[in-house]
Amino acid sequence: MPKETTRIAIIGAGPAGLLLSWALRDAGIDSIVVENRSQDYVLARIRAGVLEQGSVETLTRLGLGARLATEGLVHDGIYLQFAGERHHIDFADLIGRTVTVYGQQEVVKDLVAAHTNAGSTIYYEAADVAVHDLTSTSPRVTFTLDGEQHDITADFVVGADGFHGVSRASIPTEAIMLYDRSYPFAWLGILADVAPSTDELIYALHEDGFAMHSMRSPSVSRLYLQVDPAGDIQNWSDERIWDALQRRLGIPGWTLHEGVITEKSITPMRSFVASRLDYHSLFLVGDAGHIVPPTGAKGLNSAISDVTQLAAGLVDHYAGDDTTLAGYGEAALARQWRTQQFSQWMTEMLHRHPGDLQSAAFDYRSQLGQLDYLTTSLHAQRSLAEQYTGLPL
Ligand code: RFL
Ligand code: PHB
Repeated sequence: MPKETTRIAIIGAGPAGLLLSWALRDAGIDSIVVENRSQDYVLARIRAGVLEQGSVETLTRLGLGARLATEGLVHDGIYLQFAGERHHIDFADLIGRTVTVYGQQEVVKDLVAAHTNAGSTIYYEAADVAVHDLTSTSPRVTFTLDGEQHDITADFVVGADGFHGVSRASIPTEAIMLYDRSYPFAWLGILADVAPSTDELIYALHEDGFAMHSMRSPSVSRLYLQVDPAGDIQNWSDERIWDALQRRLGIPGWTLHEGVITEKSITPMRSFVASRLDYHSLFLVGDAGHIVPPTGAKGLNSAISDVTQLAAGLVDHYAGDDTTLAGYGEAALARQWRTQQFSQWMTEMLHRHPGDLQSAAFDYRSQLGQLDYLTTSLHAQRSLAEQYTGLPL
C-alpha cells in the first residue's frame, strides 16, 4: 500500500485545488492533489468566463499570466439591456477598474501545464477518496488507484472538491450549518463557432426571460438563455435556441450572428454557503464551501480569492505565525456573503420570475424600475462596477 506524507493534501483538481497547490509550491510548501476524474475530463469542462481584476493580478503574480495577457479580452464594462434598449455601464470610466474575459477552461489549462512542467504530484482518477483523523494534527486522505490503496498523511487537508465533494460532507452534521436557496430557473448555455456580435458582455432582461451574450475568443461566442430548471436539453434544437436568443437579445440596428453550436447544456442555479470553512485540520475552498448563481460571474473568482487567503495563512503558519490561518474561515466567509448578496441581486433583477399572472407582472415591472434607476444613477452604477470588478479581499 503506497504511503506518503506531505504538508498539504488537496482534494480536487479544479481551479481552486490546482491554484492552491501552485501558490504553495511558489512559497516552497509541498502538497499532493487527489482528483477523482481524469485529466482529460478536467481540461474539457466548460464553465465560468469572467475574471475580476484581482483574479488576473493573482494569476499574474504567480507566473500564470502569459497566455492570459495575450489571449484574455479586457472589458471596460458590460451592457445591460431591458425594455428594448441597451445601456453601457463603463467600469473603467466609473471606478478605473476592468474585468478580463478568459474561460475557466483556459485557467485550468494553464495550471495543468505549469504543474506538469514543475513535476507536481497530482493523482487523477482516484476512486473512493476519503478523509480521516480530521481532529488530529496528522489527518489522512485515502483513495484507490488502479486497484491499489493509497494513504497520504498531511499537516492539513484542503477540500477543493466542489459542491458534491467528500470534504464538506466529512464535517459532522452537528458541527456545520448549510444555508441555501434554489431559483425557479436555470441557464441553457451554448458555445458557438461564430465571432461575438458584441464587444462586451450583454445581460438582457426580456419578457420571455433572461439572455446573455458572452464570448471565449474573437471566433467563439458563449450565450445563455433562462430556461425552466425541469427543462430537457433534448427539447432545445439549435434552431429553437437561436430563435430565442434572437428574440431576447435583438434590438433595432444590431445583428446577432449565428454559428455552429459545439456544446449545449442546462445548469440549475443555486445559492449556497456553509457556516464554516474550517474544521480542525480541514479547510474548504471554492465551490466546496459556497456556490453562487452565475449571473454575477463570481464562482471562479470566489474560489481564487479563497485560495489567495488560505495560501497566505498557510505560508504564515509555516513561518511561525498562525493569526492569518486562524482567521481564514471568517475572513473568506465575510467576503463570500457580500458576493452572495451581489449574485442574488443580479440574478433576481435580470430573470423573469414565474408566478400567477398578477405577481409575475408586478415583479417584471418592478425589475424594469430597478434597471431604469441603475442605468440613470451614477451612484448605483459605481456600486455595480465595484462589485462586478471584484471587492477587495
Ligand atoms: P470545481 O471546479 O467543481 O472543482 C472541484 C474538483 O473536485 C473534483 N472532485 C473530487 N475529487 C476527488 N474526490 C472527490 N470525491 C471529488 N469530488 C469532486 C471534481 O472532479 C473537480 O475537478 O470547484 P472549484 O475548483 O472550487 O472551482 C469553482 C468553479 O468551478 C465554479 O465556481 C464556477 O465554475 C461556477 N460556474 C460558473 N461560474 C461562473 O462565474 N460563470 C459560469 O458560467 C459558470 N458556469 C459553473 C458553471 C459551475 C458549474 N457546475 C459546478 C455545475 C457551470 C457549471 C456546470
Ligand atoms: C461566461 O462567459 O461563461 C459568463 C460570463 C458572465 C457571467 C456568467 C458566465 O455572469
